[in-house]
Amino acid sequence: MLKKKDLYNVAVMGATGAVGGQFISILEERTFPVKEIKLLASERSKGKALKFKNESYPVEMLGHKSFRGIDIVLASAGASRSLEFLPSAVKAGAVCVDNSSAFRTDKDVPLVVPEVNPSRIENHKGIIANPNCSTIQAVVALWPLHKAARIKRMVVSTYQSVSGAGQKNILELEKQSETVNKVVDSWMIGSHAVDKFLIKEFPYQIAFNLIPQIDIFLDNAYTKEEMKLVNETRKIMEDDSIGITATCVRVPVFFAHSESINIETEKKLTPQEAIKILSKSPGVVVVDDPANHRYPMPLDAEGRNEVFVGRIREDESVENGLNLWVVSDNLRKGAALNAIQIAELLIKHA
Ligand code: NAP
Ligand code: 3JN
Repeated sequence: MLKKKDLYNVAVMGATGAVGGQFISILEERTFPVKEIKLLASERSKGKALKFKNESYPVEMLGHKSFRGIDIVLASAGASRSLEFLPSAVKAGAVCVDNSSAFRTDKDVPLVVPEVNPSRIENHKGIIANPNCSTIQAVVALWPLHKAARIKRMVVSTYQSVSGAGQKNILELEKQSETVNKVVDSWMIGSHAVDKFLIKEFPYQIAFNLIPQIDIFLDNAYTKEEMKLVNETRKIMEDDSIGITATCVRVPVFFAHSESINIETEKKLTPQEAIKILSKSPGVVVVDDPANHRYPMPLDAEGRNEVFVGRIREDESVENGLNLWVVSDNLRKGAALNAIQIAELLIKHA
């Protein structure tokens, strides 16, 4: 349990990473009540310094003793580090908000999106899990529609930016994209294939390409990312009867994930009713003006906190169906911001 205080000692696990960087910026932006901040990463980062509120802090190597005196841990150093180190943090008295998949399906660990199931932060046992980025933006948009008309089935296709895979993958797209000059010069089939040595992190070239595989394949021929979306959505919406199928695709976009979502509802919802509901929903901004070519796009969502919804239209192939296009910054609402909102809820309830 978090004790009520004016200011809290906060540890950021994975501080040098893509999500870690956003943790630091958002803590500062939201004037989170930080007394002392501890920035933790691997041995590789020993000696580095990072800025928080214009002050320089040394990055420390993560260890079991890193959590003495820490009240809140914001973790984004991967699932194996969370499994290994968060129990030590809990033993030391900290409450942990974990961005990894390590504890998300554990029945004793709440999986929380503040716009959907804030009351689930109660009864935690020291760890609260933050869902996968694709799940978060989907449920922020779908929960208000589910409450109004009960979603029976959904088909989700994701278009996930490279930043979802971490810092090195952002650089990989940047490096591969630099070959664009070569394409313009020769303009031939195959001329935009990059040199093999530029393909290191993704299984294939990502620049000028799409990769319909995120994470490993499972026995059911879905990827782990696709099954995370299915299982986490059911856990957060507390409804195992919702039919959910997903296809997750990596696209050559730096920041913000996009999703095409088709839903079938028990009760009829017109597009106009859905727009009215979503326009009043927390964390959602409706951008839906086909006449003026206005719809959500990743470039517009980059650096923003909201979940943008547009292209809201009837699925004319079924009785009660809607199509939506949902875009959000995966490093912010999809990761660091959602975790910090959970920490803010913990403070409110302390
Ligand atoms: P990243 O840019 O590759 O950063 C990884 C971070 O983890 C770095 O700070 C790295 O430190 C640290 N780290 C790696 N191995 C470590 C070790 N052995 N001990 C201590 N620290 C270690 O990756 P990212 O995009 O920030 O993602 C990090 C994790 O956050 C992911 O693995 C995932 O679990 C979670 N995540 C969740 C979502 C979500 O959907 N909610 C989205 C993205 C990421 P060094 O710099 O020292 O190597
Ligand atoms: O690829 C993306 O767009 C999201 C990636 C999330 C991710 C990456 C590495 C490990 C996760 C996650 O949050 O599920 C994990 C993990 O914790 O398993």
